[in-house]
Amino acid sequence: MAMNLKNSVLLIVDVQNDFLPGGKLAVNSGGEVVPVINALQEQFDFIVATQDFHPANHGSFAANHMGKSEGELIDLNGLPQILWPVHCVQGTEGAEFHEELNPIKWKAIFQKGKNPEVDSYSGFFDNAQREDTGLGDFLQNEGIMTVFVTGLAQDYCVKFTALDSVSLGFKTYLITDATRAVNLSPEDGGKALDEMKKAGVKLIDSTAILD
Ligand code: VGL
Ligand code: ZN
Repeated sequence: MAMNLKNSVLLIVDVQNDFLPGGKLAVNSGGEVVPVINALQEQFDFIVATQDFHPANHGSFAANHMGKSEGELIDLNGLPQILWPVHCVQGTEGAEFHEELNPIKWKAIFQKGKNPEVDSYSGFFDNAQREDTGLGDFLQNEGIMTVFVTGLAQDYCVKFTALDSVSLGFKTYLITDATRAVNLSPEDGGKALDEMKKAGVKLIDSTAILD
C-alpha cells in the first residue's frame, strides 16, 4: 500500500439516497462514489459516516418559507442560507444511506442538521459554528490524526467538513474521485477544490491508497 493509514479515519460524508440520482437533491453522478468508497473501506480499520438528518420543519427547505423558491438566498437567523428542496428528512428513505454502501466497519454515525434554526454542512459544527456534533472530540479521543474525506457533496458538506477538519488540526486529505459536486453553478465543484487546497487540504486520487 502506497500510504500509511495509521491513526487515520475514512470519513464518509452524507452518502444518502436524497443526494443520489432519483433523490430530492440529487448530485450528478453521485452514485459513482459508492464503489470507490467501498473499495477504500477495505483499507481502513477506522471508518465514520455523517448523515444529513433534518426535521420536516427545517429552515433550509424552500417549502418552509412562503413565496420563496429553491436556490434562493435568504437570511436564516442571521446567516446566509441557500434554500434547498426538502431532503434527508428524519425517518424517510431519502435520509437513509445508499443501500450498496457497506456500513459493517463503521465506528459511529454523526448526524447533523437536526436544529431547524440553522443549517449544518460540516460534519463537525453547524453553519454558525455554535453546536458541535461531537465528531472532533470522538476522533481525538480515538487517537486519530489524519482524516480522509469522501462523499457528497463536494461543494457543500464535503468542503465544510474538510475545512473544519484542517481547523481542528487534523492532517486532511480529500479523495477527489470519491466525491461529486452539486454544481448549482457549473464552476462550484472546482472552486470548492481550490478553497480546500488553499486551506491546506491535500487532494489525492483513490489510487494513492488502493494501488
Ligand atoms: C448538503 C445541501 C444541503 C450536502 C446537505 O450534504 O452537501 N447539501 N444539505
Ligand atoms: Zn441538508
